[in-house]
Parts: sequence; structure tokens; C-alpha cells
Amino acid sequence: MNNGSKFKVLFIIQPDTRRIWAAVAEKLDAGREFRATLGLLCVAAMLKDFEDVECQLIDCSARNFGYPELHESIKSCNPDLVCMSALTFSLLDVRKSAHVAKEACPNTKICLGGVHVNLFPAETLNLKEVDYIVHGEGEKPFREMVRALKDGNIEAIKSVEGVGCKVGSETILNGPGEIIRDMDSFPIPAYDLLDLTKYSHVLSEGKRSMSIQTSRGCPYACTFCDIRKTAFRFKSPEKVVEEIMYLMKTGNTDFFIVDDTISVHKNRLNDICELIIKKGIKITFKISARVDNLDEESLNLLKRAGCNRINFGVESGSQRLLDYLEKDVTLQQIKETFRMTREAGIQTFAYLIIGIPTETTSEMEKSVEFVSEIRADYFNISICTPYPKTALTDRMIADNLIPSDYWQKFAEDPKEDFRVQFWNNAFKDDELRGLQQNLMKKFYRRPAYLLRELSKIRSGSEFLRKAKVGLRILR
Ligand code: B12
Ligand code: SF4
Repeated sequence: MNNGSKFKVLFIIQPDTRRIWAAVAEKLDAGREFRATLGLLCVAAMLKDFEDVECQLIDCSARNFGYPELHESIKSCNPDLVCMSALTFSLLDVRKSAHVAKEACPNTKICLGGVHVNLFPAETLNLKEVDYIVHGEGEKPFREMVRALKDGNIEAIKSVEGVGCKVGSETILNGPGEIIRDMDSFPIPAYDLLDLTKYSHVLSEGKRSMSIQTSRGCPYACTFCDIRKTAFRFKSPEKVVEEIMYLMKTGNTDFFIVDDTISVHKNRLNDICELIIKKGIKITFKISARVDNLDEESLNLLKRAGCNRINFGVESGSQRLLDYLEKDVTLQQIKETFRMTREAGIQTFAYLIIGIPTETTSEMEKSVEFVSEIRADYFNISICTPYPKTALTDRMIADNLIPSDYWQKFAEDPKEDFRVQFWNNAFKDDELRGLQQNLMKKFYRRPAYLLRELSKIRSGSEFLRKAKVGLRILR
């Protein structure tokens, strides 16, 4: 601790300078949005009642900070503990930030959590910059770990479930933090650590937009996703509305619901909407959902509650490829749900994947035709990327499409020049990127689409916003 004063915890959202991926069209991705890392805010909230702990947060993306600015800020904060959330896809920047923190304040300790740490706990703990990791559900273990650290009770950390630590020459890795079924027991994420005026999205009608979470987990089995077959747990409608109202008081009226699949329990989703309507809360929000668990009733309730866009993982216009990905939906279900969503007055965003093993160019073209046919308002193409520790990666290794588990090597030794590969037998990576660009242009340049979008424009500022997105895609 700093000279008998408070124990200082600094949460950092790292700069975004070392991208290892380009699965989403880069032009569309660049500057697309600032989203605060919710996982970090969830664990930060667990320290609120520790009177001898002081928390600060630096969001490098929102403040446009590079490493020199980050170094200066860490130095002036002089934290006891620096905490960051790591995706495999952000690991290089997280590691560089840890390095910068140690340079700025050699006595500070580094703690990492997040998706990458959940997938590779031992490998992350082995990185030389890292002192502590938290894996599994982070709230409880993090609180216990900080309690022990601030009290100087280092021995106690060794037995906290969900924590890994280096103490002297010892490295200890306990099992993952237990899954908490009752999400109402969590405090409201520490939004107060953010400058809430900084967060928005190109499709948020110019308003501020903040991420919220109403549930965790997803029972479905899509092979490309590492959330597959995880326990679904959730907050009550009352708790969700409490968080919304808390953020509304700060001036935020647009929300991005980050749930993996909010629509798993249709009745719970309906209850949330009904409560928003009953309380007369005026907000807009976006959700991600599956096509097979929304019906007219929920779509109408969603519209009345303020939902103005639903993101659907359409993935492909070929049933054969949907089955390959174990998506467990039919093309007919996709068509039906897009029709119902449109009729309910909610915009649709379709996510497509191209370059799925065995996919042909004509199947890719058919997918884009399918997205036109279902009249998606927006769409985006990702190139099929076997993500770490997914069933798709395992299958591609078994089918000899990937020579070995290259993610494992990256996790053990995250080299700066590492780049994601698509591991497609039929197309080179550059060919897939070219197809991705051309297919996107084909969709957005259709006269029918342009006319439809122009007819929806209600103001000059809306025109400018849409033109900005459009130019980014079409250039
Ligand atoms: C919302 C979201 C986004 C948003 C916002 C991202 C953000 N900056 O927060 C947007 C749309 C911008 C986005 C972009 C991308 N995303 Co994304 N995204 C998600 C999604 C759906 C939810 C994330 C979330 O907020 N979860 C809620 C929080 C509460 O959960 P959590 O982070 O796991 O946190 C808990 C624990 O992990 C732990 N914890 C987390 N952090 C920390 C930190 C500390 C110190 C401690 C102690 C504990 C701790 O405690 C938390 C509470 O229990 C996830 C799916 C998922 N379920 O994780 C994918 C996911 C994280 N995204 C993914 C990917 C690949 C991307 C992109 C690369 C996509 C692309 N462009 O191609 C980019 C990368 C952007 C970036 N550099 O951050 C992958 C990551 C896979 C991996 N192994 O890295 C996921 C897992 C999706 C998937 N199933 O494959 N994403
Ligand atoms: S892609 Fe969506 S529906 Fe499929 S397993 Fe992942 S979270 Fe669930």
C-alpha cells in the first residue's frame, strides 16, 4: 500500500494498436464504436464498499491515448494494482500495457481477467508481466483477492478459488471462480468510473450509448463460438430496469445489450419489455438474438419497449453450411423472423460468415442474395476464423485443415507478429478479404437498398451519419 494511504486499484482499457485480426472488413470496423469493457466494470463494482480502496479507470480508446500517454497517467496514479480484461484478440495490447505499467511504476502488480484468461489461465499467469489472474466468473474471486492484497495477507490469496498468483518463487493456480446463478446479487457495474459522454456507436442515432448485460451464457451449440453450451443465468426484470434507470439519470438513453442470447427465455424477455413499458421509460436499445426464439408477441413488446435494432447471426444462406456450423436453424426460420421483425418496425442487422470450410464462391454469393431477399437493413461479413478453444477449431484440426493448435502456441508465447489466419484450403487469405469487400459493396450499392435507406432519412444530421457509414463501406 502507498504509505498507509488507500490501496489504489487502476483499471485500464488498453490502447488498440496491435490487432491480430481482420475478420470483419477493416474499413467498417475502424472507429466504429467505443464500448466500455463491461467485465472490468463488473469486477470494479465489487470493491465499492471497501473504504480503504481507491479505484480509477483509464479508457485509452475513449481518451485517444497511445502508450506514452498511458505511461504518464499510470505514473501519476501510482497504483498498487493494475487490472485489465484480455480477449485473445487484444492480448498483445494488454501485455504491452502491463509492460508499460511496470516501467512506470515498478512496484505495481498486474492482474488480468476476461475471456482469454478463462480459456488459457495457466498460460496467462506464466507471462512475465502478470502477477495475478482471475478466471471463471470474476466478481467473487476478485473481491477476495483485493481484500487479501489490501490487508497485506498474501497467504490468503493462495486459497481463493478463481485466482492464480505468483508469490515469491511459487506459482499457484486454483480452479475457476464458481458460476453465480443469482445475477441479482451483483452490484450495478461501476459505470461511475467512466466519462459517460464518450461512448456512442455509428448506428446510435448520434446518442450516447452504453453496454448493459441482462443474462450470461447460452445453451446453443454453434461450433464457432466459445460460449456454446454454457449455463444460462440472468437478472430479474426489476434489476435490469434498475440498471437502465441508473444510467438514464446520467443522461444515457440508448443501450447495447451485450447478452450472448437474450432471447433464450422468451417469457423473461417479454417481462423485461413489459416492465419498461409499464414504467413509461423512454429509451432505445439493441439486442442480439437467435431467429428461432422470437415470435410476433415478443417482437411487438420489444418494439414498444424501445428496441430499434436486432442483430441476428444469419451466418449463411446455405442450409448445408448452417448445418456444418451446428447453428440449428433453418433458412425458412430466418426468412420468417426477418419478416416479423420488419413488420414489428424494428431494424435488422444480419451477420454473415464467408470462407466456411468447403464453401464455394457461388455459395458466398448466394448468402448475400439471401440477405437481400430477407431485406436486412444492415449486414456485415466476417471471414470464418477458427477461434481459440472452439469446436470448429477442434474439427478443423481433426480434418487436417489446421496443422496444429496455433492458438495454444500464441497463448504460451504471444509474439508481436502473430496474425490470425483463416485456414481455408480453397482460397488464400487475400482472396477471402477481396471477396468480403466486393460482396459488401454489392449489397450496399444495390439501387433498391439505397432508395430504401434514403426514404428513411428524417434529418440532415441523420443523412451525414449514414453517409459516413456508407462511404466507409463503399470506398
Ligand atoms: C459485447 C461484445 C463486443 C463489443 C464490446 C467489446 C468490449 N470492448 O467490451 C464489440 C462489438 C465492440 C466487440 C468487438 C469484438 N469482439 Co466481442 N464480444 C462481445 C460479447 C458478446 C460480450 C462481452 C461482454 O461485455 N461480456 C460481459 C462481461 C461481464 O463478461 P466478461 O467480459 O467475460 O467478464 C467476466 C469475466 O470474464 C471476468 N473478467 C473480465 N474482465 C476482467 C478483468 C479483471 C481484472 C478481472 C479480475 C476479471 C475479469 O469477470 C467478469 C464478470 O464475471 C462477447 C461474448 C462473451 N460472452 O464474452 C464477445 C467476444 C468477447 N468478442 C469476441 C471477438 C472475437 C471480438 C472482435 C475481435 C470481433 C471482430 N471485430 O472481429 C472484436 C474485438 C474488440 C476488442 N478489441 O475489444 C470474442 C472473443 C474471443 C476471444 N477468445 O478473444 C467473444 C468471446 C465472442 C465469441 N464467442 O467468440 N465485442
Ligand atoms: S453463436 Fe450465439 S447462439 Fe450460437 S452458441 Fe454462441 S452465443 Fe449461443
